[in-house]
Amino acid sequence: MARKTPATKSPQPNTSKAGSKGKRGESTASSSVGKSGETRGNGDELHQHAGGKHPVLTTNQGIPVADNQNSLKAAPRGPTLLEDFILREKITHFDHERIPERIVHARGTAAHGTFKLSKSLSKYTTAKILTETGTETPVFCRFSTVAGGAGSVDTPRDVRGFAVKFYTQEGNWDLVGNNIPVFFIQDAMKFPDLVHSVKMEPDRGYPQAGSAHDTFWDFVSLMPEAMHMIMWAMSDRTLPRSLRTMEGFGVHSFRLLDAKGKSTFVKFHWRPVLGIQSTVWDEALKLQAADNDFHRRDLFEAIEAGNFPAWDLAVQLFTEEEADAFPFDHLDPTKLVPEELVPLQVIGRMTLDRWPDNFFAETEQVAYCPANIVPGIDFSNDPLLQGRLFSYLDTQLSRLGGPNFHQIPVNAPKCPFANLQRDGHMQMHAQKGRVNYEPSSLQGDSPRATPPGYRHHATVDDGAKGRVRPESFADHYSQARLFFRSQGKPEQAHMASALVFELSKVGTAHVREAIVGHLRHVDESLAQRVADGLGLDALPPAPPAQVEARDMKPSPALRIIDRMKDTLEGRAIGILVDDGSDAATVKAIRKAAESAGAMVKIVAPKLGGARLSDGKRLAADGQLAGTPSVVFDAVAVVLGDEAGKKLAKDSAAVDFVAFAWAHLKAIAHDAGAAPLLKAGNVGKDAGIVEAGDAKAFIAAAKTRQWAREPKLRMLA
Ligand code: HDD
Repeated sequence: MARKTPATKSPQPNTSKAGSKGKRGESTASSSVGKSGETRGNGDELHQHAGGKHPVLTTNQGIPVADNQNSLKAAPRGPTLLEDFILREKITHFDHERIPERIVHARGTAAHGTFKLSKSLSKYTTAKILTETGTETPVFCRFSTVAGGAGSVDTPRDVRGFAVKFYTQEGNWDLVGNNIPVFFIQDAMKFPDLVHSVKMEPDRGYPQAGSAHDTFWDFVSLMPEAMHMIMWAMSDRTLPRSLRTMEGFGVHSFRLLDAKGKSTFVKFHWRPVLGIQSTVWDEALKLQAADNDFHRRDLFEAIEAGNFPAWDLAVQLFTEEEADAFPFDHLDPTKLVPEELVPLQVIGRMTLDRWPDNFFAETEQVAYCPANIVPGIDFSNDPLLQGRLFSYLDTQLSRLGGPNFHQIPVNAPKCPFANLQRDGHMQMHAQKGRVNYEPSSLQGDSPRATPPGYRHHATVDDGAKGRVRPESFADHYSQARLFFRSQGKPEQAHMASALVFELSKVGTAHVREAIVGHLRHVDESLAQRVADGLGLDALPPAPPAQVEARDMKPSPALRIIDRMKDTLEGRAIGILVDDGSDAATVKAIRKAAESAGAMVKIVAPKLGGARLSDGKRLAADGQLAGTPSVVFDAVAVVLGDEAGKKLAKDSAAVDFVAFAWAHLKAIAHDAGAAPLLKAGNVGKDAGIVEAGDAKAFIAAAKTRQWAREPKLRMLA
């Protein structure tokens, strides 16, 4: 029988003061129930610090709620009643808070912004977004990794999605690209196989967010068309330092159509205004431990600080006749059109200047679709693109639960839209009138098809119907070779090492060997380096090639290192201080770095900061153990004599300098920091500068010390 308990007021669960260490929650909760049995407070005491004017808490039906702490019980210690509609509604909604994550590109980060056209393409297209200069078009841009789940890390070796929704006056245009201009496969038919092979293996449920496993490389070893994209994936392109320093590509050829329907092919490119920059692999690995949200946080902080990231939109334009003369088929998505063949023309700029109000409502619910296109732009026959035109709308039906996802604010066009589609799950509009069909004569304001509207290019395609791969798609190695041979020495070494790393995670010997065989078609020296790195005694045979690789003129535009921008804008500098650090030196470095455009963070053993030589306390932005040097582009270590000796015995401090050295970063240091640098085995080169010489530090911080790398890392 239930024990009778007096119905007195008692403290609410979790009302213990913030300061009562170790006792938050458990102790008060048990005492409140155990001693007095009933709690009826409305929770006001939980909100004593909030301030502001709070609207009344209600149910979804607008019923005011007086108590958000306690369920409705039959007696103070009795069972909860089914009648408690407030509890049921709250729990039911919570139970359904998640939706299926994207099958690929699940982990993403997005922001709002605008696109402004600077050069009109009116000679080629009627699309207003590409002809009306000066118009600011709202955009929503989502960056993503491909393989990992929504909760995976930001910095695995992976391709990055680069999807832009332009809310144009003529409807939504989605340019759904990647940070790599080519793709692994030539035909959409192979996409499910590709994705299955790269995602976690179905029996063991790992690895998460990475291609370094048997199934991916097994698939690739049997799909030579992937070799070009493999070269990109194994380069530093898949290790971006920041989302703000990535290039983006529309990948496929599209068509621009003028008023007469004349077509010009176009490839779209995004060029980051901050320049392109990547990390080194060891740094990317350590970033995964240091900060799972490294890229998301970086974009958030930049936008919050008013450092709005921007990308130039550039196009490559070519005619059908020019395309016919290319030594490759531009409809094959494993091929790029070298800039040296068709130069890029910058036509406008996208600036991201507003973080979403709500991650779920916007970043999660945004639904991109390559089939969202506006008059004046059309698709090409690229068979990968053709398959994509179906897939994206289809996936949203299960991901967002029905056919009305276009009504979700982030997906809705910002221009008027009207049609006769009706009803369905989550219909948000109450369309008026009796006419929901066409033709009709009953209602003057019902929507009607009105020329010119969207017009498709009238293509003439001849040949027989069939499941075929055109012969012009058969060269799988020439552009892979072009990419590898266009790289500088450090980048080639990174690619060889990346291949060795990935293949060393592959347990099946014949798969490793098959890949090395393919590499022989790309570049014999690369194959040899990878074979050596894997410890193979002899080079495996190269598989038969449908078309032998041809040499193409190297394309310097495909590199990263040489093209890194000489700037500190968009970069982060960490200054490690402790009690006794020289205040004037810290101040001078900070000032110089900030005037050069860098974001500066003070790191100290304690978050409360340090008392510097001037007797004043300088607050820290990051605590040393949780703010390793991997999150910075360059570091300064300014320490008093005592602190220098003390920190030389602290592993977090030793790692701070050792990793800055290992990741080829500039380090400014004063005499007090010398014992720490010694403990971290920091050597001497152009990147190691006196902390007193802020100018030299700024110059060194703008780049990485590539010459240092062979001295400290065994590269394949
Ligand atoms: Fe895809 C998402 C980019 C080929 C099917 N894809 C997705 C996203 C990007 C790309 C950036 C994330 C969009 C977002 O942020 O919500 N995909 C590409 C590129 C490709 C490509 C650049 C080749 C050039 N994709 C591709 C093919 C298919 C798909 C060939 C299927 C035939 N992609 C999808 C998808 C996704 C998707 C399953 C998952 C979530 C979504 O669409 O909305 O439908």
